[in-house]
Amino acid sequence: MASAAELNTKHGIAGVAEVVDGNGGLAKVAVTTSAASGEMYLQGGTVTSWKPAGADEVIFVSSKTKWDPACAIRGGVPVCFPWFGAKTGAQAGDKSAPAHGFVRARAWQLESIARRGELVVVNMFIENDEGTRKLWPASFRLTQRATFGAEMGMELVMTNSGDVPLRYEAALHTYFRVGDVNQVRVRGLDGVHYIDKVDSNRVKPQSGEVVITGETDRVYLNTAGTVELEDPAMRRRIHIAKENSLATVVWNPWAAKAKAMSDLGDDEWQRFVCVETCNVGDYAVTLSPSAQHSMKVIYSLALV
Ligand code: TA6
Repeated sequence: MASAAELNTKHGIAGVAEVVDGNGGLAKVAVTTSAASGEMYLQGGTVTSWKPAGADEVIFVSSKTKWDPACAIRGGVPVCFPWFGAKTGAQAGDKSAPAHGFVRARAWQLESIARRGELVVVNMFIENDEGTRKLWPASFRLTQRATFGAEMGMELVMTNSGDVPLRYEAALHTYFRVGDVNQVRVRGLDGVHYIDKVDSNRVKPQSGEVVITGETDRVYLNTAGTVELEDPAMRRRIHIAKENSLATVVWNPWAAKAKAMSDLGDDEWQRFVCVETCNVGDYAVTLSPSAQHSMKVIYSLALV
């Protein structure tokens, strides 16, 4: 794999987007423009920072992340693919299968960095190899296209490069930094049915705004809508608008689960909530040979 310096020589834009050694010596693209700053690691193709000009950091990363090439980054925007949670489909019950698929704990390749005015677009991709085929017998190319600017855009483009149809789940498992999870509200899911993973996967209708008063792990179903994360403690709202996604997950581990997570500080659960743009479960994607699917999300910030 090329070094950060070699990648920077090939792709870097001096003073705007540079490839450098990040935490744990893992290579990252560091973006700095008048509109925003940001970061994206080749590890898992993981966005780990988006800070619009004049605003505080929007993305949470755990202080105890392992920064290990064999592990997912705890925080940022891990890419869950080709399954969400435990392995599903034909190999369901395969205990050796990593949770949330395998791409978030693998090195991706840097395809391109482009500047468009005040925007910087970073493309990273991962393709099948001998190792992935042992976990998932498929030919694919998965690209994460991150656009850093006054808004943050992400587009997960999946290409079926094989000759048989593929069914897969995908999620942008975004950790949003909040001032105090006890005060946050998630709007836009009123009336949407969700699987409550902390209540025996019962399916329930959402009543009003989502508030976090304990461990919360919900898969909202058949919802293409925009949601808004209100964070009173940091006096801001984060607008989350998506395309080609029919599920939204809201997750916070709360205190007990957080304590059991070695890569999360004991009290850090109070400083993030995950609002995830997904196609999972009944809303997994089936892709014909040579076809492509693009799941998109745009984050924007309103200060209150
Ligand atoms: O997206 C919510 C969830 O599926 C939770 O059930 C919890 O497992 C979380 O993802 C984090 O999973 P991880 O494998 O990153 O610890």
